[in-house]
Formats: sequence, structure tokens, C-alpha cells
Amino acid sequence: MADYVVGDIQGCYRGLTRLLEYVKFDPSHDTLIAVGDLIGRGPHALETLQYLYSLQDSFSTVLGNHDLHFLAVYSGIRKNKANDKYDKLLASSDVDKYVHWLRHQPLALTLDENTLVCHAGLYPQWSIAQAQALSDEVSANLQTDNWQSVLKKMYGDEPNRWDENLSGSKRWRFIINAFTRMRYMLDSHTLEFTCKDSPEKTPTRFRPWFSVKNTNLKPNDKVLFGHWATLAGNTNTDKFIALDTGYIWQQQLTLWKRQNGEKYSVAYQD
Ligand SMILES: [Mn+2]
Repeated sequence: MADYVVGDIQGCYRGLTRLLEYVKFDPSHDTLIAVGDLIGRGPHALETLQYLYSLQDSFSTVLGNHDLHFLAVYSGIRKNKANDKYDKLLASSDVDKYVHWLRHQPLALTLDENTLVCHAGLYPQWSIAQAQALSDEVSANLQTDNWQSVLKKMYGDEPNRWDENLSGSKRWRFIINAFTRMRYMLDSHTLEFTCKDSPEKTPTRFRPWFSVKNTNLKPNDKVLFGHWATLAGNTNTDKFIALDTGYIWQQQLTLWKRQNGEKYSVAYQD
């Protein structure tokens, strides 16, 4: 019995298969949890969703920016671009099934009261419980018949600071941006979206979200996240566990085993 949390798969089905074989993942005993960006830019979006869907209760995930973007492309809210590699998935007779499934996945997943999984990270003013409640607010809307209204309003960088009094589409947009696009903060609470580089190559006025003191976190709290390939898995703390190691950029695909806190990776293969 093991629980594995895997980094950004992005349609790299073969890499996923090799990594799961490497750790001897067995869906009849083990569970797989993904940090989102299941698809997007990688070659096998359809095969990836077919496999993950087939795992049924042995699999859970949060949504990443590419997953939400796929839902927007499917909905005609954004154009389908060749480098997203969604064509075969969009043409599949099962696409409606996968869309329905994806929009019922959360932005944040609490594995236990001290462990949160989300795509980009935990906004430094939120506790794990508050983050889960805010994720649930967006999910409630994504699960209604009016779900596409969320996607229509999600694009944009503003507001870039959390305010509990935000409402409607501004509130959803901030919650979605914090959970799926965040990397740097301009100060302790302002999201900055232009910079994607590693902290070593970035002016120090840009602070990684995980370097901003979060007074709402408890000593044993942990956050598992992906999205930020240039970190190459390094946050210098075991409180914030970075799992996007850039497989889509021909680096590595990584997962974390909950029972021992170890990471396992496979290198890119064409
Ligand atoms: Mn991402």
C-alpha cells in the first residue's frame, strides 16, 4: 500500500508509464495523486486521460492551468493551438466524458489535515483549511450546468491580491490564479505572473511564494505542488515539495512517496 504524488505529466504518457513501472505502482493496492497539468503540450493527451480515468478510485488529481485551458478550448472560449496537442483528444468520441470528469476535479486536495496538494502552490495568507474551502467554492461553480461561465471569466492577472471581500468572477479568478499560475510574489501578498525562471536567476524583489512566511501554516503542514519546472524540485525546505521537474522540457518526471517522503524520477526519453 503506497500513495504516490506525481508531478506535471502534460500528456507524456510514456514517461508516466515508465515512472509507474519503476516504482512498481499497483492500482489494486496503491493510489496515484497528480498535481495537475495532466495534459498540455505533450504528445499523448488522449492516452494519458484514458489511463488515469481507468484507475478510477485509485487516482485523484487537482487541476492545473493547462487542464483548465483545455476545458476552455473544448468550450470554444479559447482557440485550439497545435502546440497544446489537444487535437486527438478533442476528436475522440470520449471527449465529453473526459471534460465532465476534469471539471469535477478540485483545485486543492487535502490528503490529511496537514498535507495539501495543489498545482502552483498555497497563497501565503491561506491556511490549508481555508485553501480547501476556496477551492470548493470554485469547484461548486465548475460542477453546475453553468460551468463555462467560470472559464470565460478566468483569464487575466487582476486582482493580484487576495481580499476576503472579493466576489463573483474576481474572486474565482484570484483563487484560480493562485492555485494554478502562481510562482513569484512582488511583496508578501501580490501575485506576479511574468517571471518563470529559477530564484537564482531572478531579481530578489521577486519572492517565490514558498519563501513568504505563512503565519497560518502549522509546524507539520506540507504542500505538494508542481507547475514550476525551473525549480527542478528545489525549495530548500521539506515543507513545500516541488514535483514539476520538467519532463515536458526533456528533463525528468518525478513522484513522491507519502510513506517515506522520498522522491523517485525517470529521465526523459523520446
Ligand atoms: Mn502549470
